[in-house]
This record gives sequence, structure tokens and C-alpha cells, in this order.
Amino acid sequence: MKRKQMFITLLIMWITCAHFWGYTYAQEENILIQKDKDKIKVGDIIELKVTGKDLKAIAGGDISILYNPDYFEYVKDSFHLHLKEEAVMEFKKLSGVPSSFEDGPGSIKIGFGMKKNTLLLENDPVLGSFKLKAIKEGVGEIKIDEKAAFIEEKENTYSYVKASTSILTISILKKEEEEKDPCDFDGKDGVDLKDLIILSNHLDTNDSEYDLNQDGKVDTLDMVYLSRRIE
Ligand SMILES: [Ca+2]
Ligand SMILES: [Ca+2]
Repeated sequence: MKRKQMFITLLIMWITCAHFWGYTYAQEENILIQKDKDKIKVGDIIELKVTGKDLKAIAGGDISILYNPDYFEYVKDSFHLHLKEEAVMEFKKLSGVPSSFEDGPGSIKIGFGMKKNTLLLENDPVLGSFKLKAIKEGVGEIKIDEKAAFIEEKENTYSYVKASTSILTISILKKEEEEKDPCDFDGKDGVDLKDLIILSNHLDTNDSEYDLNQDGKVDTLDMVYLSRRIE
């Protein structure tokens, strides 16, 4: 009986520890996605920078960055690997590679391997950057794929190191309606002579749209009011 109890206690301890380490591991970020703006509006373009964090002996990577295509549109050809071209093979640039190496809807792929005789990645290298255009009001999320990994090299053996980062949320505000100038009746070319002519055709009425000084009638005062605002 005692042995059984001890076994159960050890089992519980093991599970607790495993859970604890698993949790700590998942929290440890080794990749960062940073945005260049805190607030954006629909139609704005945001630039995102992808950086490694505390990397050690990294010889490559297979990382998909995911964004919600309801909120963001990828700015075509905006992804750039920041690692020196002569030091790295960027897999999606090779012709004839399967589509799993290419960007997909809602995903940007960073697949690379360091070339022979180049230094392995250490510390906090900038890996790349890309741009997204906000297309819908709300909160958009950018994260990395669960399977994202760096590849570590140790004495000519290669192993996956899970890449992890917290989810980046971006608030997208409604596009501000441009305030219409009350003197710009036709809504084009700002306030100009054409608007004055439109106004002149409403003289001696009480149409509030043309009563610029809001005195209840459209007359010469309104003509002068508008004249003073022609650029
Ligand atoms: Ca106008
Ligand atoms: Ca008036």
C-alpha cells in the first residue's frame, strides 16, 4: 500500500513538474514580431519586423507568420529577409520548390538555411520585415504557426527548436470620414468659383445648405462669405 501511495505521489510530482516546465517553455519567446505603429485605421499600412531573441547556433528556420485575412491584406512583395543574401538560402525563392514553402492566404513563410562557411545566428538578429494593409475595423491578430521552428546546428547534427512568441493584437479603427467643407458644394476641387456660381443660383431662398452665415436667408452676405474662402 505504502509503495502504491509513493508511486502516486511521484507520479503527481512528475506531472506537475512536466506541466510547469511545459508552461515555462511555451512562455519563453525566441522570436518577436514588432509593429511600427500603435494605432491604425482602415486603409493604413503597418510594417512588421520579425526578430530572433536569444538565439543560439541557429542554422535555419521554418516559420510561418499568420494573419487574419479578414482584417489584413498582404502588401505584395513586401517581405524581405534581412539576413545577408550571400549568407542565406531563402527557400521560397528557389524555383521548383513545393507550395508549402510559399506564402499562402493569411500566411507569410520564412524558410531559410545559412550557407556553408557563414556564421550561425546568435542573439537577436533581425530576420525580416513585411507590410500589411488594414482592411476592416476591429482587432486583428498576428501570430506564428504552432509548428514554427528554428533549426539548431550542433556538431553537424540538426534539430528543431520550437519558435514561440505571444500573439500580437492590432486595433484597427474606422476610417475617418473627411469633413466636408460647407462651402464646397460640388465636393470637388475644394472651394472655388464653381461653388460661388452654384451658390448664386440659390440666392433669395432660405435653403439652409447655402445659408453659410446661418442668418435664415441666402443673399450677398453668403456670396461674400464664400468669396473669402476661395483659395
Ligand atoms: Ca468645389
Ligand atoms: Ca445667409
